[in-house]
Amino acid sequence: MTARIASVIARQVWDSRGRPTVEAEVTLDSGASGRAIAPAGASRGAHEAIDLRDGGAAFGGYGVSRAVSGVAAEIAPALIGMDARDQALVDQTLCALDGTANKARLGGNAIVAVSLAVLHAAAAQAREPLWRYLADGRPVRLPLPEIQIFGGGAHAGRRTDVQDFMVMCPKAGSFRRALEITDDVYRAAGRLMQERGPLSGVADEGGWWPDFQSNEDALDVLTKAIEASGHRAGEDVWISLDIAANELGDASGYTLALDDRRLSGEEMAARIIEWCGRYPILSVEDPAGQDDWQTMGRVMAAIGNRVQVIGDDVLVTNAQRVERAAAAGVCNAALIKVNQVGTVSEAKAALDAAQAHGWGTLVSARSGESEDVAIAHLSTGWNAGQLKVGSFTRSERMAKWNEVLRIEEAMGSQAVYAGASAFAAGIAELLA
Ligand code: 2PG
Ligand code: MG
Repeated sequence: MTARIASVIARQVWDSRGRPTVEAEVTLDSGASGRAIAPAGASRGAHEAIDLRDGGAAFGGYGVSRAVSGVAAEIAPALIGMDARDQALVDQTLCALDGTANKARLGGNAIVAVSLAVLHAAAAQAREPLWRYLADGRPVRLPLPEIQIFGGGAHAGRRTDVQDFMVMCPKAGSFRRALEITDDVYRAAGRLMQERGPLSGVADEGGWWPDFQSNEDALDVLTKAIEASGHRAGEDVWISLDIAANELGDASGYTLALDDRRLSGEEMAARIIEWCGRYPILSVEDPAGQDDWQTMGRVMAAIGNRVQVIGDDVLVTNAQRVERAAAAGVCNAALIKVNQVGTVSEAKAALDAAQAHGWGTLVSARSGESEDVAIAHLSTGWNAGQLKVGSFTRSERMAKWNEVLRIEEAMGSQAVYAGASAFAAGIAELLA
């Protein structure tokens, strides 16, 4: 049966922040079809693919009518007739058609929605769930989930400087069990927050958005919440932080507003290293700004043998930047967000590059999400080992966790939970 692309359409839909975004739908000659919605970040790296937004007064300038029109006028005519199974050629065609280095002309939002919709259509044509189509017979593991308990930074009115306070359960035994343990911690954290006084709300990804006196206060409460949940901090449940330091400064210095501190890169590294010694922290993302590789390297040199050091804004899911970061020794794990680079093939290339260096890899959602659950399939089918989605509330987050539960069930006795094996060598052994 032919997998020839017969039509490509796009429409404006709405994301979890109530902002417009692009949905693409690809149909093949056979009738098989695929659909995908572009997510959107709030804490973005300067080297990311650029979303095309309308600007102006309507929808706060976030409208995507130009991105949608570009799909009809340029992308659809270029892709119709192509083989949906040839993702590499489809993605090359999209990049060439756009013609810019950062997808600014047709928009990263239009391109990522179409690229993912083509992938879905190819899987539908093969009559396989996406994760199985991607695995293509290779053994894969269910991802270790990284789940937000407190949200801060750009996702919560900057109530804390650190963006994500998350937990990981590498020894849970199964994906399902990891979620159950996380739920215990999330509820225990909510109880503790209520005892402290009024909650300030819920952050963009669904984590509690509390009033903390300092970033360390948040770490203390999270450690207490893990213990109050009946699980052991640093044995069953570990803390994982996304510092998102790009939002706090650069090589010239970082501002921790909540702590009333201005830190040099060296002091910032020392602060992170100290936290990792004092709290049960297993993973730290973006401890420095996107181009401050010296501070990243300091953190990595001091604790990279026992703590996962993830590059997000630093790498922007770009295989060349992964290679440079590996040569410079600044991280041992890569966050993989398809929309950060713009196409499925380029994201896979970044993941492959990271894995070739023995790094951990985490497929990740954005702070602006939707009901689209593709990342549950990508993390499993690509055998990424880890999945970052946000918190343990809100359906745009829970949809992804629930989809992995379905995949786990479909695998039956073949299901393997990545657990500690998801980390770079050395860290994995320490946890064993
Ligand atoms: C990140 C993501 C998800 P955003 O920094 O890792 O938490 O945030 O999508 O806003 O870039
Ligand atoms: Mg990040």
